Formats: sequence, C-alpha cells, structure tokens
Amino acid sequence: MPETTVLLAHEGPVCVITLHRPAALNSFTAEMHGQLLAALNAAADDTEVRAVLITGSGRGFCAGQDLNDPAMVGSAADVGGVIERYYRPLALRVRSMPVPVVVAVNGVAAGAGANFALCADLVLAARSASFIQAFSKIGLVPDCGGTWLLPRLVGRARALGLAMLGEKLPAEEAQRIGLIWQVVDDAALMSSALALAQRLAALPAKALVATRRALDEAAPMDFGDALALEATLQGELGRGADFAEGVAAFLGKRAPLFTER
Ligand code: T3D
Repeated sequence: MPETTVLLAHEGPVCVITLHRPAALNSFTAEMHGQLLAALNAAADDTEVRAVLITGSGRGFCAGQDLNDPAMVGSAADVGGVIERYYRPLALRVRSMPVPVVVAVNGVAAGAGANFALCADLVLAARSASFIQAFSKIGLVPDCGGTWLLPRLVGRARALGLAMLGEKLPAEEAQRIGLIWQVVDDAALMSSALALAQRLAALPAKALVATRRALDEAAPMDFGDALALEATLQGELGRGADFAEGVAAFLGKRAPLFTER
C-alpha cells in the first residue's frame, strides 16, 4: 500500500489539500510529489472547485526536499533531473491553476517548501511559522521558483540576504517585508484561511486568474506592452458571463453569482 502523503477535503467550493508527512515536517518525497500533483490536477479539472487551500499536517508546513530520499538526494542523484521532473511541474501547476490558490503556512516552511508556499496567490501564516531559504546551507540555489519569486516579492537586496544567509525569517517579518499576505494567530490560522478561500471562491475566478497572469507577465514588459496585455485580457473578460453578471448585480443592487472558470 502506498503511504498517504496528501489529504484531500472539500469545504463547499474550496478544495483543501494537506501535506501529510508530519514526522518529517511534510518534506517532499517522490511519492508526495505524485500525490500532490494529482490532487492539484483533480482540483483544476473539477468545475465545482472555485478555490484551493493548501496547508500542512502537524507542526511544520513543509521542510522542502526529503534529504533522506536516496533517489532524489546524494552523490548518485541527478539533482537537475529531480528539479525538472518534480519541482518545475509542481510550481508551474500552482501558478497555472484555473482558480485562486491560498496557502496556510502552519509552521516552518524551508527550502522548496518555502518557495512552494510562495507560488500561491495569497499566503497566510501562523504567527509561530517561519520561512527559511535553506538551499545555500546544502550548496544549492533556491528552486521551486524561488529565484523568480523572491526578488519580485521583496526586492533584490532582501532576496539575496534571505537566499545567501538561509536564516529563519519569522512570519511577522515575512509579512512586514511583503513576502506574504498576512499573519494570524496560530489558533485562527485555518478558520482565517478557509474564510479567505471561501471569499475568493465567491469572486469571478476567471478574472482573478487573469489578474495573476497580468501581474506575472507584465513584470518584464515595458509600460506600453503591459497596457496592451491589460486590453487583451479585459477584452476576453468583457465578453464573458461573469462581467455581465457583475454589472447586472451592481445595477440591480444584489449580490453577484459568478460561475465562470
Ligand atoms: O534533489 C534535491 O535535493 C533537489 C531539491 C532541493 C529542494 C530543497 O528543498 S533543498 C532544501 C532541503 N531542506 C532543508 O535543507 C531543510 C532541512 N531541515 C531543517 O533545516 C530543519 O528540520 C528545519 C529548520 C526545517 C526545522 O527544524 P526543527 O528543529 O524545528 O526540526 P527538526 O528536529 O530538524 O526536524 C524534525 C524531524 O523532521 C527530524 O526527524 P527526527 O529526528 O525527528 O526523526 C528531521 O530529521 C526531519 N526533517 C526535517 N527536515 C527534513 C527532515 N527529514 C528529511 N528531509 C528534510 N528536509
């Protein structure tokens, strides 16, 4: 029997995915990668799902690569191949989900575990949680999107400081420097994250996903190209049912019911 490393639950339109290897701080094995990608793909394909919430079991969120997995670590391992086979598809999957993704960081998030969390659209963290770019300590560069995400989130100076020193960054400091969206008290983490995911689930998913795309793609563009991208996306959304519903609901002084994905 394969180990169950990922738990799945549904809270109305929110799909809750829990990393579940608590004895090893939910670090990634090949098996967990497989189950996690399958869970994300299933959520992407399920038209009833309108937001995804990811968290971890036990006292950690995710300690990155399981350093005990001989197939993925050590002198015999093809680390570049591991990144291509597991981490690149994972990061791309999260960034291309057709619905908003919330991560609730319940404890330490280290290495690829930290950057996996930062791939999400909105990151909430428990006050006791922390983020560690642990890569330099084992002679690697940040992966799972870290080299792209960190400077965009916190600027080059802080990105280099975090990545080179690999120090523990407390959740409150992560919020202060703009690495994450919000810190909440430990006891309120899951209720706050679920409420946030439910709130996102009631918004027009297609427009939220286009917003993610516009922000990501506009970054290397000049101003004119970013304006052109906005026009393209706005053109697509303007022809959609959610836009018509949003305007009708505003004019009718009622709550909108968005259905597109
Ligand atoms: O193929 C490739 O390698 C490429 C991919 C690279 C991606 C990466 O993510 S590289 C970075 C890998 N991660 C790390 O280097 C982090 C290693 N872990 C730590 O530094 C610490 O565990 C933490 C700072 C995250 C937490 O510290 P602490 O003191 O709260 O907990 P702990 O006692 O160190 O860990 C608790 C248990 O989890 C412990 O097991 P035990 O002794 O109780 O049986 C520990 O060995 C285990 N654990 C923690 N992290 C990992 C792990 N086991 C395997 N792999 C881990 N990454």
